[in-house]
Amino acid sequence: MSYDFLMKIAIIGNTCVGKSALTRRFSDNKFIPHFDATIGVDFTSIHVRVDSKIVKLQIWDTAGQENFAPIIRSYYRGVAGVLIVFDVGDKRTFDNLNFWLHELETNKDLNHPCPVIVVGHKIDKTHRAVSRDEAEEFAKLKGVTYMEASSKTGENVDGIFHEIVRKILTNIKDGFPVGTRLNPMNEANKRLELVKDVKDH
Ligand SMILES: Nc1nc2c(ncn2[C@@H]2O[C@H](COP(=O)(O)OP(=O)(O)OP(=O)(O)O)[C@@H](O)[C@H]2O)c(=O)[nH]1
Ligand SMILES: [Mg+2]
Repeated sequence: MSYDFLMKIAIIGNTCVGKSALTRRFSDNKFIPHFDATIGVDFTSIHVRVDSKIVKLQIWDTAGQENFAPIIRSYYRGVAGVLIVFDVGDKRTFDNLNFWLHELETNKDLNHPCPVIVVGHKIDKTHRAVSRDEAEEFAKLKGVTYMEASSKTGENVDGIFHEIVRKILTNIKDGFPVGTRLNPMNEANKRLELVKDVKDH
């Protein structure tokens, strides 16, 4: 399938917060209640249309178990955007967001503007341990975006992926940032045309 841009994004966060469920809901619109823990990194590729652009999104769904953290570090390089996920019903996963932000900051490409969305996940749960206000305040303090979703019900899952793509498209206005590429099948002069198009949007 043809596309205008290719973008690599990574999904990080503690084990069991639902990173694989989020990826699966977005790619296949399915929810599987019992997922195996991810070993290392799983890779999914999906085409999305955002603001009239067709984007080939490469999603790196990483393992949240602590012993995988050193392996995951090598994947931060070359990503165009990152989703950091926590479970709104599990305070420890929220408290660990600082760890994940630090992992990203110290391992991504230097001076690379990398949009981050913190995702409050599993909002279908009846008991919440972290309120929306608390999470929004944290995100504001860290200069990142906060959004919520549930892979179980599907609520706002597309919205999150579309928003990260939108943020990366905004970055493309200023040149081609790390982790993005034009479709190599497009002729070279298409590049200018596309950038202009994104700028005008
Ligand atoms: N209630 C609820 N449960 C969810 C949701 N998404 C995932 N889960 C459950 O959370 C558990 C963990 O989901 P995974 O997607 O495997 O979690 P993960 O973050 O990929 O875990 P690792 O691969 O170990 O890092 C599963 O048993 C899911 O059923 C959700 O939106 N709501
Ligand atoms: Mg997983």
